Amino acid sequence: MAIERTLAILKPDCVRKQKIGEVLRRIQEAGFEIQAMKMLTMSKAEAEGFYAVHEDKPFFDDLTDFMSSGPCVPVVLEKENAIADFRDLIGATDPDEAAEGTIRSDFAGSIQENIVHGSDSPANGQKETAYFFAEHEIVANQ
Ligand code: IDP
Ligand code: MG
Repeated sequence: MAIERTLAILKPDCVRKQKIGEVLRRIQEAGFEIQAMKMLTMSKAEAEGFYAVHEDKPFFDDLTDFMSSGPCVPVVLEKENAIADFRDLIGATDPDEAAEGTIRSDFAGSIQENIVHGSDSPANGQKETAYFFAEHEIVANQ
């Protein structure tokens, strides 16, 4: 299996619930290496840009309101098979369908406010990383 990068975001609900430490602990214990991290509040336009793939969905306006509602924590993670393994760690989008013991099952309040984002392919991992981080902000490149 190849070493991959995925872009995680600890979403505004994770920050409001004071779960940054707990979620990062689980991520690190699962073997992911943190390559970059920052805290910021997305503007509505930035959230719309990040989730542009969902612009035709009925939940797009609510989702981008939520994602721009307060600080979030984008994190670049590296690991063998990172994309699939991270999605296994966080669980299904809807916390009611997420497997027991996953981050979303344990902490998410709803299908929208589901604590964490994870990239769905290596190509999107690269693209989403570049949305938040310059090359020199990623430790492996320093
Ligand atoms: P993912 O985050 O598990 O990859 P996506 O289908 O890519 O899920 O959707 C992106 C985000 O949009 C979800 O994480 C969630 O916050 C929100 N979302 C997805 N489906 C719904 C829905 O049916 N209602 C409200 N929000 C949704
Ligand atoms: Mg997705």
